[in-house]
Amino acid sequence: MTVLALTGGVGGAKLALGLAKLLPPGDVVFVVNTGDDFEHLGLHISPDVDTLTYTLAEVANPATGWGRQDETWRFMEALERFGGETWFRLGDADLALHLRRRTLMAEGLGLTATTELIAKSLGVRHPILPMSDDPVRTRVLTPDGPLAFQHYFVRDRCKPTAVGFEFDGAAAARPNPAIPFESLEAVVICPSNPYVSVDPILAVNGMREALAATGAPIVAVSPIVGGRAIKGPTAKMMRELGVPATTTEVARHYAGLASHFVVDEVDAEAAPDVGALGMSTTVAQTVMTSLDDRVQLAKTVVDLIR
Ligand code: FO1
Repeated sequence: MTVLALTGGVGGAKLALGLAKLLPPGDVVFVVNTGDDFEHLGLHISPDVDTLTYTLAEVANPATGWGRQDETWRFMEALERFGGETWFRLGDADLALHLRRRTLMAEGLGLTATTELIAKSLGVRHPILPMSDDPVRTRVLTPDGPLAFQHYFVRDRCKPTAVGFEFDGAAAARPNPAIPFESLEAVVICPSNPYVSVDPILAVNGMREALAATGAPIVAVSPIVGGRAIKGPTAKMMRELGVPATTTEVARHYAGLASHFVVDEVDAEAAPDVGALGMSTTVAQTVMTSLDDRVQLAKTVVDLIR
């Protein structure tokens, strides 16, 4: 029986590492958001896939959560001098990953196969499954028109007002065929941004239905603690969408799909409201600063499942 963990971004990757430390490769599989992917400098960049890969390989930059630790930036410095685009920071070692992926894709491999080879080279043994090998692109809808995700998130530093989101290609995208729907013990929705990291995964054609049809418990961990996101623009997006930036609102977002919801200790008083949404509620420390925090939260989630 397999635990399926849905993740995207830096926050989700933290719990993913905890789950990988706790469960052997056969017992947990990671499904990653690819809506953040984009073509840039002639490369196919898949940020959430790479963030999870580096995190599970324990070579991720601990300060940013994305990219690699001990990185060098000669490529960016030289590209800058040539007048190239440097708003999206690509370190020298990270660049090797993107160039390797591009070569493998040119040989006909898809995102899943290239990710498997790259992850294996970094010593990662847990399966990292892009949500789909078909293209899905998140666009952030703003009063001035739609923005490609990385333009919103990195180039414009999340400043534009988000009034909605689109996941171009999701309706035609097929869930990754390697996802073991038929032998799922549980699904864990990691503490990622519900709107731009989890929703794109659920928007892949047939994904939400397939997850619900397994009858397996679905445990979501709140990315909002005490009315703020630990990382990234989740709370800002909620305010701009006109919903309260609260853990209860995140629970409401997952109502109908999640059967269990984990809130942080500072939000313990929200438990009755979350319960009223039809989910069992667990209060735990969800803020992960140390590796032990990551493992402890993973333990809480697995104990909840089992
Ligand atoms: N995020 C930034 O805020 N600035 C960057 O320059 C940046 C570069 C980058 C390079 C590779 C990669 O895998 C991720 C990178 N990210 C950067 C993070 C990325 O934009 C986000 O992690 C996801 O798209 C959303 O979680």
